[in-house]
Amino acid sequence: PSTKPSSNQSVTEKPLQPCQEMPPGLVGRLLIEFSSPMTMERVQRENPDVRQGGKYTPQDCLPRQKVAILIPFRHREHHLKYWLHYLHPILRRQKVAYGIYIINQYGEDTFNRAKLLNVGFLEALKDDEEYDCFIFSDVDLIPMDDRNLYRCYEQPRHFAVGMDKFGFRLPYAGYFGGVSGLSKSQFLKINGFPNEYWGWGGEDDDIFNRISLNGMKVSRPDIRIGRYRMIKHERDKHNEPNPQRFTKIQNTKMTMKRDGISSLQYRVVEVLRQPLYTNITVEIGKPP
Ligand code: UDH
Repeated sequence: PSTKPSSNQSVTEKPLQPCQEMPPGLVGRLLIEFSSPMTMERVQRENPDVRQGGKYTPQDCLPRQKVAILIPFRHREHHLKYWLHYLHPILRRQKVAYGIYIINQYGEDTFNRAKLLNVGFLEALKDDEEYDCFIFSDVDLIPMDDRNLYRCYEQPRHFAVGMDKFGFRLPYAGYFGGVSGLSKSQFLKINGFPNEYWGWGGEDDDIFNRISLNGMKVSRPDIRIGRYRMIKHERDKHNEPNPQRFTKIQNTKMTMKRDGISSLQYRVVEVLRQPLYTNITVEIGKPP
């Protein structure tokens, strides 16, 4: 029984086993830094087995889920290089089938993170209808431990529990920002994310409300494992704090029925398949 094939091309042609719940190749705590220079060429060289468009499938076991990783994006090329450099190897060790999607907001109107993520959900499914799990990640957040498994759970998942900028603690009990994940059915149950939060803030609290109001509960990794480093940056142009956010999050119960994936409107400008990710540039309009 100890004759382990080194790859699935082994001559014995043993059928693949489902990937283990806790993959054996994980290394635990990671050293994350952003001072060494990073180039896309280097990251490509480091990840030869990622397929065009940023797709990967483990070869030595049958992955249990197919995960679309969606990143809201505009003018953050520098952060993206580090994100790809760190995340591709982590995801590979986590033995998950995945695809990376950069949802790039076209033009210079006010940024809208949640609406971009709604677009990502539909566009990823158009690309591959087999995705059953969706992970939503800011481009500047890197997990410090590969035991923080990027997959979907019984309940909606909040991954970014302990960010360095918050002293590695959850800033408040209902925090759902940074990196989160919902299965396809969990996402549809809450009518997706709100489309009407323009500028910075509030959309993550609205999503948390949607989850609670639909009878679900957020699950999280242990605080020692859910640690993150954020790449330091100044506030972006056209993503100023949204002064309406405090009143809007009081009204989720009313707004979630009409505002969400069911009411989403957008126009795809371009889909570009890069070696390590798929870039979807999209026009999503501007605040009323
Ligand atoms: N994002 C972009 N481009 C933008 C705005 C946002 O790509 O112009 C994306 C990106 O994935 C980012 C995420 O949206 O990680 C969230 O936006 P954010 O990083 O601005 O939000 P955060 O809360 O920072 O991390 C707020 C500004 C902090 C300024 C601190 C100055 N010392």
